[in-house]
Parts: sequence; C-alpha cells; structure tokens
Amino acid sequence: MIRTVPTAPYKDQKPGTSGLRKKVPVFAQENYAENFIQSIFDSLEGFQGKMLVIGGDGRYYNREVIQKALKMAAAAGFGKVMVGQGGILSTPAASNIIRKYKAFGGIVLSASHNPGGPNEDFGIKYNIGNGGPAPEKITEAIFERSKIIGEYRIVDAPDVDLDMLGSFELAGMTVEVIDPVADYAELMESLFDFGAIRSLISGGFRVVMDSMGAVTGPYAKEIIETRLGAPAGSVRNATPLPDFGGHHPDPNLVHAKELYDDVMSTDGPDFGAASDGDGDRNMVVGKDMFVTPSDSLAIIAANARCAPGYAKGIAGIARSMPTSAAADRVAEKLGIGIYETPTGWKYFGNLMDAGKVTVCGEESFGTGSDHVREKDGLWAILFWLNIIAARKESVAEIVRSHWAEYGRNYYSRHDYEEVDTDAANGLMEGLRAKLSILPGQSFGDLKVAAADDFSYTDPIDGSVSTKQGIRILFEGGSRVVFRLSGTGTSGATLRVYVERYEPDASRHGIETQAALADLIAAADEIAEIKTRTGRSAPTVIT
Ligand code: VG1
Ligand code: CO
Repeated sequence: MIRTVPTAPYKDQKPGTSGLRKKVPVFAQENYAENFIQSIFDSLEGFQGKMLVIGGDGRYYNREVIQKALKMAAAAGFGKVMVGQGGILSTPAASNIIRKYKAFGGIVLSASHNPGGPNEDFGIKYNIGNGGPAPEKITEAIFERSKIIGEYRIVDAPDVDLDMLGSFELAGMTVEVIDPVADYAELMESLFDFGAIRSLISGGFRVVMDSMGAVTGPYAKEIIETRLGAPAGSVRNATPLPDFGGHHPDPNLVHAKELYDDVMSTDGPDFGAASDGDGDRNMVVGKDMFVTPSDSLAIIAANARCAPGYAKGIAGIARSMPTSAAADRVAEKLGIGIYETPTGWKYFGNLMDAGKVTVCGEESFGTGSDHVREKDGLWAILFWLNIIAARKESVAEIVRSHWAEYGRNYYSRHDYEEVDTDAANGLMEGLRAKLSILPGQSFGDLKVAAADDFSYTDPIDGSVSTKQGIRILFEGGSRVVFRLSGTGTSGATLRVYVERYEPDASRHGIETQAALADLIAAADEIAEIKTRTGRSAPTVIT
C-alpha cells in the first residue's frame, strides 16, 4: 500500500516569517509539495500512532494538497488526522483543535494575507503540539532536510471525501472530518460576555464584518449573526472562495477600504471589522476612528478585565519589536512584564507556555492571547465588542481616553513592495555599515541617540535570533525601523516602521502622516530609499 517515490530536492524550500510561501505554479511543480511535507515529517520524532490536524484557508490548491498530506500522514505512521470539513480551518481554529484534542501537531495550508488563485500564492506551515508555529529550530531542520531529500512515502488510496462529516479509514489511519467552526465558537463564548454583546447589538449598535471572501466567513456568521444576533448580511464576503473573490485578503486601510468608507459615512455602521485570508489578522474601525493595531494591543491589555476570560487580569504583554511602545506604558502601569520579540508569532509561544504573557500583538494587524498559540482575528474583534459593551462608550471615546491617560504613539508603516532583491539587500547592508557612526548625527531637528540591528535571546530556551531589523532611535523616544519582509513571494518588500510618542493631549488630533513627516524624511535620507529602490513613494501605507 505504501509507495516510496524517488524525488530530487528543491533548493528554495526555506520557511519564512510564517511557513513556506510560493506562487501556486511553484507549488505545482512535480513533487514540490510532497518534498516539503516529507521534510516536515522527517524532521519530527515520536509521532507514530499520534494525531495530526490538517486544515487551510480554502484558497486555490488547498484541497489538492490536503489529499496529498492525508495520504503521506498515513504512510508516515500517524494514527489519526482531524481535518476541517471542506478542508477549512482558520489558523486560530487549527491552533485550538491541536490544543483541545492534544494532537502531536498540525499542518496549516495558507499564504495568509497574500492573494489566492492559479497564479497567486499558496503556503504550508507546521505547528507544534502547543498549537503554535514551529520554532526556528524546527523550521531550519525542515529546510536542511528539504535540501537533501531523496524520496517520499505516500499510500495509494482514493481521495477522502472532505465534505462529509464523520470518521473514515485511510490505509489503516483514521481520518475525522470535523465541523471547523463549532469548537472555535464555543471557545469564544467561554472568553467573552456574549450576553452583554447581544444586548449591545439588539439595542441598535450596528456591527459589520468583512471576511474578504476568505476563511472567517463561516466563523463570523455563526458567532456574530447567529450567536450574537446581528442581522443577516452583517458579515460581508462571507463565503470562502479559492481566489477570495479577487480580493486581496489583507485587512488594512488599503485593501479593506470599502468597509472603512462605509463605517465613516454619515449613516454608516457603528463598528467595522475585517480579517485576512486565514483569519488570524484583524482590523477594527469605529465611527470617526481607525484603531491602529499597536493601539489595539495596548487598549485590549488595559481593558482586559472587561472580558470574563481575563477577569483575573493578565500576566504580561509581548509585542514584536516594530510594534509601537503603546503597550509598554500599559504594562508599566499594571506592573506586569513586557517582552519585545522579533517579527512573527512563533516567538510568542515560549513566553505564553511559560505563563509570562497573556496577550501579544504585532503592528501588522495581529493580536491574540494564550487561549491559542496563533494570533486571532475574530478574538480581537470580539474583545473590542466586549469592551464597548462593558464601558458603554464608542470606539473613538475609548481610544481618545486611552491616549489622554497614556499619551499617543503616532505610528505608521510604509511598505515598498516587489523591489529588486539586490537593491533591497544593498539598502539593508548600507544601513548596517552605518550603524556605528549614526549616533550623534542630526537630521533636521532629530538627533540619533542609538542605532542597532535587533537581536533577540529567548528568555525561556536561550535561543538567539539575529538580524531582526535595523532600529534608529532618536532622542525623545521617536524611532524608525527597517526590515525586509519574510512572507513575500516575488522580489523583496522593504518595510519602514515610523513611531513618535506624544504625551501632550492637546496634540493628539494631528493627521498621522503629518505628525510623522520629519521622521519619514529622515528615514529616506538615512536609508537612501528613493535612490536605492528607484521608488518615489511607498506602495502601501498602513
Ligand atoms: C508579516 C508581518 C508579521 C506577521 C507575518 C505573518 O511578516 O509583518 O508581523 O507575523 O506577516 O502574518 P513579514 O515578514 O512579511 O513582515 V500572516 O497573517 O501573513 O500569517
Ligand atoms: Co494571516
């Protein structure tokens, strides 16, 4: 039954910030997906007879790779696979299933916020038994294995019917096709005050959610419409489609602009939310107020006790390095730990497992907590609704009073997408070469206090991650950060993160780009962005 297939290695299967991501035609090359899946299995030990979770965001090629993964898991000796009906599991739901049913690990098929379709992106990520993304030690082992792999094993069997719930046998392994939504909805109901949110909504508070043709549609319909009572149609673009209906499923002011404009219109809803391809990102907008992801983390942390699941308070907060320091001020006030990690959710897992932190966040529209080990879009959206219901204030009122109490961290990220790879690497090398001479130099009124290349030592296991982003810190606490994306699939993407702290409440109403203009100009001068990339402006500003 088990067939051993000779194969030749591919040299480019290095997982990035969040798994292996490539264009579909790359994944569709002979044995490409098989090689990577076998490399995952070859890098793990002790899974014989145990359970694996498999699911994806429903994008183009999802079902094909799920069939391959099921047959390869059977050949590798897993005892059981739990797979979402239709091949669907959002990233946080997969994390929950792994934890709840004590699986050995999971394979999540997604390229997250990247577009889907025959010529767009696909991805494979391995998650460990705590439900979180595999740490670097494992992703590196997978990459090393993929460079020398010579064969893979697969069972010869007909495809599993992914659309029918129930348990089936596949060459001696059990396959259980599960409802992808039920366990997740139950978890959310255990964390948040659904009664209070239901009253808020029945009292006329209008909520809209844009699932962007991606995985959260069925989750949001069940939770927001069925359980919380929002009128039918409150969840838009609610059917997961292989090409996301042509949407770029990235919840930000550029790609979720329709929703934003609707909430801002005179008669628009009171609250708008959106999430990404695999359901781990979120965007929250209220009337007259867009909440930056960095502020969202800080405000959720400061108001955590509003939600029943966090009524005892939080143990600590972690944020990725480029995320603004707004959360740091909350941690200071609460007298709890604050941790600054490299970009990517995999760095939060150890801190959560050790009980050091409860909530985590990234500037890239990612927020979550130790209820799972991934960021969680709907969780953040429900947390906001819970806070609004408890405080009986609007989004704008909550944000403004937070700024008044803690000060405002003006924040923006400028992305230069699909830049020539050599030019982008040259820009980063140019910055590294300047690090030691920058301190003391002035750019307009800004004087550099310190400059470094961020490196992180994990406080739990001592592992070290270097070259995680160039930081230029100015006197007074403003800063710019430069890094190259680890999730793109063509060329390089330069990310420039800009932040200024403003304690003075009379200066909290400035337009963000204006408030950061001098820092943006300094970033260009220091990194020579325009000359090196040949671009006069960023492709995306968030
Ligand atoms: C980006 C974000 C990072 C996030 C990662 C995965 O990575 O910056 O914060 O964790 O995407 O998110 P990069 O390397 O491109 O900057 V998701 O929702 O795409 O899994
Ligand atoms: Co995502």
